[in-house]
Amino acid sequence: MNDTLKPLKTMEEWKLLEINQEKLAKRPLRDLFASDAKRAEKMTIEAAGVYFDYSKHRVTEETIKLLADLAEASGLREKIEDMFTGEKINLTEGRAVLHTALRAPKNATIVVDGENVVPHVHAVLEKMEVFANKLRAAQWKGHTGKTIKNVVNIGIGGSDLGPVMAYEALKNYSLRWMTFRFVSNVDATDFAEAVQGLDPEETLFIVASKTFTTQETMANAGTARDWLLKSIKDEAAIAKHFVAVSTNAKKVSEFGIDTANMFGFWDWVGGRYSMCSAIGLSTMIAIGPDNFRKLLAGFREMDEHYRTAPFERNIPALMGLLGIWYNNFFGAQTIAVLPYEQYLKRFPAYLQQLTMESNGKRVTLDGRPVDYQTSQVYWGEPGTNGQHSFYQLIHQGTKLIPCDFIAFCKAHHKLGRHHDLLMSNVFAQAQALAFGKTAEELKAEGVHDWLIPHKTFEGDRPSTMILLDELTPAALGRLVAMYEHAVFTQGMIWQIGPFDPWGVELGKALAGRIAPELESQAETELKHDASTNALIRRYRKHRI
Ligand code: G6Q
Repeated sequence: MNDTLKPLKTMEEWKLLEINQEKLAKRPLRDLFASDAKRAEKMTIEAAGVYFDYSKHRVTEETIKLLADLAEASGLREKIEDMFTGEKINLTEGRAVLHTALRAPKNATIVVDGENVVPHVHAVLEKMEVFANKLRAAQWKGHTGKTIKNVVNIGIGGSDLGPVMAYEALKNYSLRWMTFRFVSNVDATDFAEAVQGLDPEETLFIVASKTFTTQETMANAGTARDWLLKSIKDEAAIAKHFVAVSTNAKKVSEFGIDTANMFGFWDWVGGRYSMCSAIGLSTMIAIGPDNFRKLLAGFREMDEHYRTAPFERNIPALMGLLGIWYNNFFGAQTIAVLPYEQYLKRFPAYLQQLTMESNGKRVTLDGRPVDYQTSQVYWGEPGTNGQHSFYQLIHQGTKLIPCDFIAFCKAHHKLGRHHDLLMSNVFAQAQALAFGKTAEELKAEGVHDWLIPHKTFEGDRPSTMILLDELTPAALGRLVAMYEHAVFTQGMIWQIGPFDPWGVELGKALAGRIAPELESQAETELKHDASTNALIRRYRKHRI
């Protein structure tokens, strides 16, 4: 798919951006604002329910035009169409990439291998709805006749991070008489704590695994089965207490789960892009089918905006391009994601997988090593907590860290002044980062000369203000889709493949070799490197 593209750094648009960066590197944001009274207005886009203010970035209109030109020259427009129409753009796995089909309207047609996939998507959604409604109406009874009150999602990576993030984000929409827990880590602590205080007779496990072979998930599912059967001593109980979300019916059935209680999805849904598929079953149970549909509608709104808006006015495209601007032209290594909304506390963790597993690649799709940086490191915490810990480094440290501020005009809990205080903080942080505080200003305040260097804020720390009305299911959908498409934009420009996850393979294979060596009682000969051999020996000696 990149056959016709020139190597990125030899592209004319890239070279023009390098020249533009040299100019911009010397222009303070104070000047950029002073020289254009309409800057804030011009550099704000309102679309798909998102108010996206990128005026505090170290860019001019010319920069934006050059970035959009780079996107055009990289064939982004055609690639977006390829993705939306089911072309097999995941080349290394030979798959289409169709998370957008998961939120397509019922009357849409998206053909993969000669078949329209949209009716399948809606059939699964309807099956999920019937099941979710039963649980929500307290009609799904456990083996002993007790109402199911607890739902435990067992999955990892893409089969965990989306569900847990969405549950936390939309907790205020969730059924409060039900308990939702999430188990992912193979560390037994995760399982043990997740089932603390739960009555097995009232507990349902959702085993969420695309492949149904993932070591951690299978270990946790096996432990869940033992935990259940220890209390309800009847194998027949599995049918009422376990359901599966998977593409692998054979393995689901081997585990003992009735495939009537399996919710399917397809190989064209990547794990980290799967929260709109049946992987979102726990989300649907928690917030209800109507709200789940609103979540999908939010995704769809952003999908349509991304597919149709010109790149200069296209929120996800610009977001991706601004990331490239700092990553590749300013040498910034990371991006901080700073939601001023406590319900989004797991959002940075979710984004870490979405961004870094997608674009953390070192070769182009046709296998050439890249000679430029690919994905930034994404990290973050909810505001205002971060202000009292790591923001110091963003304000006055030596690293350039572009920030994504995410905030909502309406509060979920209208308690006194809290929301005004929260919002005053997010606006103030973006302002302080951009404009800083000069030595002259400090002097005028009577600050002693020797303290001035310490109290000076250089400014010119860029940030985006992403403002939405309220954290609703639709708003969450818009936000996630915005990042999904920003990641796609970047991957296409970097000429890499964002949809495969080969980087997890080696560790998995080695762990598979080491596990039996740890478990073995016999002193088997170890054939690893000297350090690994010593670690294994030490563990064997000290494990009991
Ligand atoms: C996501 C990755 C990865 C995957 C997990 C779980 O894009 O492929 O995080 O989701 O490894 O895989 P299973 O769903 O197959 O258990």
